[in-house]
Amino acid sequence: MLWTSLLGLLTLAAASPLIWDGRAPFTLDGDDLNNSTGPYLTVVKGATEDATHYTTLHGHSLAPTPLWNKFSVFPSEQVVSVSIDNSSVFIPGGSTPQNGFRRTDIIAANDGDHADLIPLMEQGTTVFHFSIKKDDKRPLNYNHEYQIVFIEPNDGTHVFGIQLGSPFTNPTGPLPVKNAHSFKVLDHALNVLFMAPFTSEDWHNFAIQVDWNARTLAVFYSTEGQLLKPVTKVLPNLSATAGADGQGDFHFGVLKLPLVNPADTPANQGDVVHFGIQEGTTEALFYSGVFVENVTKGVSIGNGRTHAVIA
Ligand SMILES: *[C@@H]1O[C@H](CO)[C@@H](O)[C@H](O)[C@H]1NC(C)=O
Ligand SMILES: *[C@@H]1O[C@H](CO)[C@@H](O)[C@H](O)[C@H]1NC(C)=O
Ligand SMILES: *[C@@H]1O[C@H](CO)[C@@H](O)[C@H](O)[C@H]1NC(C)=O
Ligand SMILES: *[C@@H]1O[C@H](CO)[C@@H](O)[C@H](O)[C@H]1NC(C)=O
Ligand SMILES: CC(=O)N[C@H]1CO[C@H](CO)[C@@H](O)[C@@H]1O
Repeated sequence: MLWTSLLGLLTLAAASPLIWDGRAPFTLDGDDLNNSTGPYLTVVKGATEDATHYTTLHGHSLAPTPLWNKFSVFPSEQVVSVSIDNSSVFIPGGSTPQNGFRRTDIIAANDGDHADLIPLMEQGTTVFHFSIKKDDKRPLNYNHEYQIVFIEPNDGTHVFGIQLGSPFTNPTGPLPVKNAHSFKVLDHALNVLFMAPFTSEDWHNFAIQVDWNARTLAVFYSTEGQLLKPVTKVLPNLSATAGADGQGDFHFGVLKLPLVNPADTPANQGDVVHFGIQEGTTEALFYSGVFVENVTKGVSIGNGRTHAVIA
């Protein structure tokens, strides 16, 4: 027993260094959310309500992913839920309201400072970890497209992205599309790299390996407490911009695109940011296990173990 636990400690000590840890400690509270103190910048949300209206810390009432919380009686983090409702209209920098979207994004930061974190998270080869679970009381509407995790440089593209639902099309096709209920891991050019059904009751664990120099992606995935497994090989992502211009904020949350409103002008029908149909429903996702690691000692896959970088 002693030896196995010592071995466990040794393996843990050998894990790759974390660059940013977004696993909400139990000390994190609503004041921190309201003020963007701690790991979350909470400014991308509806303009009328405070952050605690859209983002909830669940304390000990919900179990986070067992992947990083093996002994569920002593979890090391609390679940955070991210929700949207009809008030979730973001007004970027006081400019035009994004009436087409409903969105709440949490952005990786240290006490509100996201700018200094970006170059640290996005150099060499780094891995973006996150675990997602359904909130069955506040379900998504799979007729819509959702962008739920992504890295967004200033040009508004995504280095990689996680999509749910039916991709927005103009005109609207038959809904929901096949696979609307599956997670899709997208590359910068919106190719689907990996798909997994979004089953209820399970935590879905992802790790996206990004080589910022070679501009490649690779994906690890598992459910619940199972070790992460590589589910793709290394894939080129060369449409992503090289260097500082290709870096951006790491977002997770719920961003819901509209459906085309036939009453809008043809030009406005394609303007998903500002126009379109939203039902105004309250919808949410649960997150835990969000962190970014440097791969100096491999990719953490759970149980204190690491896997070699996918090469
Ligand atoms: C967050 O701010 C709102 C508005 O000021 C307030 O109602 C709410 O209680 C705050 N949350 C906490 C935990 O203080
Ligand atoms: C943090 O937010 C709370 C409301 O939730 C507010 O009362 C408090 O003054 C804020 N603290 C700082 C340092 O801004
Ligand atoms: C990540 O590891 C590389 C190689 O050891 C190192 O050069 C780099 O500074 C590390 N990044 C951070 C943010 O610690
Ligand atoms: C949602 O809000 C918009 C204004 O942003 C309003 O026009 C619409 O009627 C609201 N929908 C519902 C269902 O409340
Ligand atoms: C999976 C894959 O190969 N994705 C894309 C990465 O970027 C290049 C260059 O733009 C595309 O051609 C690939 O399709």
